[in-house]
Amino acid sequence: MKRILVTGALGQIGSELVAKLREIYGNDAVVATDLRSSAHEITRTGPFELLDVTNDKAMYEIAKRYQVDTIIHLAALLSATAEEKPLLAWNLNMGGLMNALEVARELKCQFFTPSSIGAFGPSTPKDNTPQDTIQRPNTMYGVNKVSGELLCDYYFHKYGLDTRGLRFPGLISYVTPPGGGTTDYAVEIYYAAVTQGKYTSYIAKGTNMDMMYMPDALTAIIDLMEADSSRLTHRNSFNVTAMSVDPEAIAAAIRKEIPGFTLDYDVDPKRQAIADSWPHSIDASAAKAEWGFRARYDLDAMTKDMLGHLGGRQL
Ligand code: NAD
Ligand code: AKB
Repeated sequence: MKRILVTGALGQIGSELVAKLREIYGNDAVVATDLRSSAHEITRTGPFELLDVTNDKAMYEIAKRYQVDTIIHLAALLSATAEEKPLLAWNLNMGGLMNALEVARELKCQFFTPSSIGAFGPSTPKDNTPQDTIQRPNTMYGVNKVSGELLCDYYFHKYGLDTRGLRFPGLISYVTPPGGGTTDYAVEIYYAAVTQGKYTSYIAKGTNMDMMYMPDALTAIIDLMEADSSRLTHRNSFNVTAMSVDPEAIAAAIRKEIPGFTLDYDVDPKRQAIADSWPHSIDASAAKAEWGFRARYDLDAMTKDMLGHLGGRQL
């Protein structure tokens, strides 16, 4: 039976991933941890522990106590916040990852951590960005993500640790709001559509970035972790994506459901600069070939589902 430790579990991904993992593997099999507590149901439906991932001893103690065999390491600062606080980002994103890898090595755990489209930079080919290509990002987040990919591959080659990762695009969801990313506009726009019927975008018209709906992201994590190791040529990390969109494309999809929706712009130069350094669209063919990645939601299907969930509840 699997026993999984999740760090940063109260964030946008973790809060939904823990619930899904508990559905599959059982409530007691998934130990959710975060720096902070909250009233979220994952703190009640199974084990929950306070854990600062920069504290290596505390991480080892919790992992050992629950006898985990899998670590899913999510705690990190996202791109926009990391650019505001680069030193904190380095210490958390790299220090936390190193601690998690060391615990995984000592306890012989399978290991997953997400990378990002932020691992690419201005000199990366922008369209249909290949799996293996130039990675010279000019953001602290990107530097952390490339270093993290290399570090995870190093642990695989040096110690035989079963490390796996995904380069996520912007993830869109309705359960927990995103925390300090460049692609957050693509979530905010749906909340604003439902509450105000209009949105002011900090990302400029014509800025295409990859996006994916959270249910597809969760399935991708689970499928990659379950994939036969012998089929994996790549490990850290696989390009995955469902769509390449700009604010206008999302607005057009929203208007199919909310005809009066309006979009205007007040571009934030800092987040725009980050977005401009990222690909327009990435190629996920390695993920498809090596472990059968498939995204079920395109822009219209995701928009219908997002608005259905947000419209039907108190915001
Ligand atoms: P998030 O910001 O929503 O959540 C991060 C969580 O980490 C928060 O609950 C926070 O309390 C916790 N945390 C912060 N500092 C901590 C510490 N010192 N110790 C323990 N926990 C701490 O992030 P997310 O969107 O869920 O992202 C998770 C991972 O996925 C990150 O590595 C991120 O880079 C990556 N990723 C996310 C996206 C996305 O669109 N959400 C896209 C690509 C990659
Ligand atoms: C961010 O914008 O920082 C994240 C990501 C794509 O890594 N959503």
